[in-house]
Amino acid sequence: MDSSQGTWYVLRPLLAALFTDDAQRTIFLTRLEERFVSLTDLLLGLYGDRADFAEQFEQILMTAAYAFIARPAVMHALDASRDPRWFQNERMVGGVCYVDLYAGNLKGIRERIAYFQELGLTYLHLMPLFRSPSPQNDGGYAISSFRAVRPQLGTMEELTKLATELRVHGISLVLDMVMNHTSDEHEWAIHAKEGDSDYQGYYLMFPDDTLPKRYEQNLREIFPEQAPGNFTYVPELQRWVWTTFHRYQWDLNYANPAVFNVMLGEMLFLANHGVEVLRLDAVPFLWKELGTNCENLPQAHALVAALNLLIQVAAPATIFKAEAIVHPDEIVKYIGQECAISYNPLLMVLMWEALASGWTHLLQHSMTKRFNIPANAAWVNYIRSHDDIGWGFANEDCAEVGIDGGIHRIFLNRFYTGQVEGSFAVGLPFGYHPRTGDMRICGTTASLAGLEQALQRGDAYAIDLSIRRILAMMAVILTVGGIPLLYLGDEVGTLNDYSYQHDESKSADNRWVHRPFAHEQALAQRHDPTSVAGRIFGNLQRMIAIRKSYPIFAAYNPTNWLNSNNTHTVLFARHQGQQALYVALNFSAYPQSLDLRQFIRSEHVTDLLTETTYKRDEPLTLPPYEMVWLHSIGPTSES
Ligand code: OTU
Repeated sequence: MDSSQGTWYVLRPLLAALFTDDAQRTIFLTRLEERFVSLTDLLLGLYGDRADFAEQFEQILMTAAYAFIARPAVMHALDASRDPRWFQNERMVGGVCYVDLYAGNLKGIRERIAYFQELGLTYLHLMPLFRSPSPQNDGGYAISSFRAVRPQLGTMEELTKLATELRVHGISLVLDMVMNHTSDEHEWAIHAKEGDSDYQGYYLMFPDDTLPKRYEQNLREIFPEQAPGNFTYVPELQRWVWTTFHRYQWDLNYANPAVFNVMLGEMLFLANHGVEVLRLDAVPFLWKELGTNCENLPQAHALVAALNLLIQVAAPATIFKAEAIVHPDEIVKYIGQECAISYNPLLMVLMWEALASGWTHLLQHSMTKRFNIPANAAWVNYIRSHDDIGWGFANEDCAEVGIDGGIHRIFLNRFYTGQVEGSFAVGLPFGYHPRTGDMRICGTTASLAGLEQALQRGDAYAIDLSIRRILAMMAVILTVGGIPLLYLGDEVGTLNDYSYQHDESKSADNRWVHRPFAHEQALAQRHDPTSVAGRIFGNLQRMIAIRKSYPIFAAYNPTNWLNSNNTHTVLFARHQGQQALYVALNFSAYPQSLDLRQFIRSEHVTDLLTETTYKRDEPLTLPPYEMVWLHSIGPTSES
């Protein structure tokens, strides 16, 4: 008998005694037993050297059991009935928005459900909506309570009702689990400031700056302009506190099992209130170790894996989404065992890279090399988010196709801030770091894709090109394997909004330029195919409808990135049994031709977008930024 078996015989009766319902007891204990050895190993690895390990372990399991018992019947029913591949379905289409900017408050979001359905959404990520400090709160990412909605937006009760209503309409609610830090106004931080040593142990505090300085030698600065350094001196405490992001965002100390336990409780609280996807914010930063860069450490992985096992026991309808905007080799390590889904920042940045350069070889190469992830997981493919664009492609991939990654980033930054002759983009520099020269980019999809400049010039051809660029990127995320995620506002071509410069709570952070208010006028034009908004919306809506009617687009069907022998086009295939679907897009401003014989074996293929039939042995010419979604039934040639 190994030690985890021994522990199971001790803990099992303790847990069993918590239940009054026999069926529920059996479900909980069965799920836990299946995962018990793995869970024990992970927690031993994290906390096994502590004298109180057994007690802490018991506490953690109690938290899971109590949350399971408190879970509403509808959520238990969802746990039981849910197809384990639900998030991989071709019908999945995501949207993300700020509650206040897009709809005023939670009531406004409810009123927009019909609109979300019109667009075809089945996944709605509401940006952080919990209590947070004012005026500055990092767009809600400084959380003062994981259990109270910001009063201007609504109440917890409304949020719970909204989750149910969304679910009834086929939409899963996605919320952030900002697990790396709390605001300095969270009650834990307040108790810590008042001198409570238990709560002080929730954070990482130092009596002087000796250790912080040593850590600092290996740490990145995430916001070098607004929030330089990773530590903040807190006068009330007369101590230095670890603050990776802003001075008011205190990093939690996961080396303390009490923090693990309490955060598990917060996660399960959200899951019990109807949240189906938890977006794990800033997950690379969870564990710190002197002499390392304190990102992506093995313990951070163990933490997420352990939490995921506990979620699978107590609330399995809920899945984790990784937000790890790091080197692509590191991102994939969070996918599968730890998180069912993950942002795909590499595809995102490489689409912008390809549009700027007009060349697709880096995109094709990196995707061919890196797109495949475990079959039980899915990418979340997106074009823009609420954050800046950082050029997180791999220098190795660049070198393999003859590009100098460092120089290429300088070009891209110059291109997207309009400093390159002929650039179509209107973007702002973000996070310039004088020591490293690093820089990232802010701006909306439409402004970065050329619409802002084209409208300003009143240049009809340029307007047309910019719309095609937007649609080309939308087409990629809708057809490649994974969940497409639309940054709402993009569906009607929302431009940069410079009004943040006059708002003291926002002016220091130019990410607000691409977090605009809902553009009511554009939304009202969405059915007018002669308007810019209507062209984008109408085409997007049609592409979504096509995606949803072909199961080949489901995330569990493989994606094969192919060599088109044309370095200005993107080409990949989707497969399901004998069916294949080839998506080819021209990412340049000039017509490009493709030789279908290179990858298609059947005599004819049909473009799902136009219903045009193409012969295999006739050359196909794609106008600037145009695309085809070629469907063929029968044996395929590429492997
Ligand atoms: C996230 O982003 C959020 O998306 C940001 O909006 C927050 O400001 C931040 O966390 C703090 O909560 O650095 O530039 O590897 O890159 O977590 C954005 C992950 C960020 C980090 C990411 C972070």
